[in-house]
Amino acid sequence: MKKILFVVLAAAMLGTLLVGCAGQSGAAPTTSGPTLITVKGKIAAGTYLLDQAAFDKNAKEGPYFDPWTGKAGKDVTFKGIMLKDLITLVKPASDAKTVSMIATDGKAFDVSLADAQNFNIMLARWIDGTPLEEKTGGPVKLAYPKEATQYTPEQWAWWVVSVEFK
Ligand SMILES: Nc1nc2c(c(=O)[nH]1)N[C@H]1C(S)=C(S)[C@@H](COP(=O)(O)O)O[C@H]1N2
Ligand SMILES: [Mo]
Repeated sequence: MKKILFVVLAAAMLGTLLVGCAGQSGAAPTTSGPTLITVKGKIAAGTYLLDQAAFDKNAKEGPYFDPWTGKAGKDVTFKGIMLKDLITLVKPASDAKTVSMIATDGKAFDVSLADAQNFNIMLARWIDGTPLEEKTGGPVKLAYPKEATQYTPEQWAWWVVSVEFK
């Protein structure tokens, strides 16, 4: 009698376990991290969200001279999503001319689509391997390569939260 009860209990527990596993593997992974950048305007999807996973997946790195946190003559390594790669991801409309970076303080910083394609202008997320913090313009700030001389240090947009194709 006791043995039968044990077998029934064990079977019930195993059943619960199997159902639990099936439920988990069947569920689509809908979780995604908090949005870092909202891309909008003249793009194929209407709105395109970049979270940390998108940065991890699409990031590139290179040497930049940071006019605000850099030391004289010394480059830092910025890592993030190049505007040219963002263009590939979001497919702007053929009549889009400008990429506008909008910051938490409401200021907008415009880059021409041509410059975004020709230069390694980056939505930087890391500086020397460390995520950018608010005091250094993070979580995401715009970084221009030395070659893009038409852009001044004042145009290094800090605290970028959205990108609009216009
Ligand atoms: N979002 C945003 N980014 C910005 C600015 C700003 O006002 N807003 N000012 C620029 C200028 S003029 C400077 S000096 C640096 C640092 O600005 P802060 O010292 O006012 O923080 O950020 C640059 N990027
Ligand atoms: Mo400034």
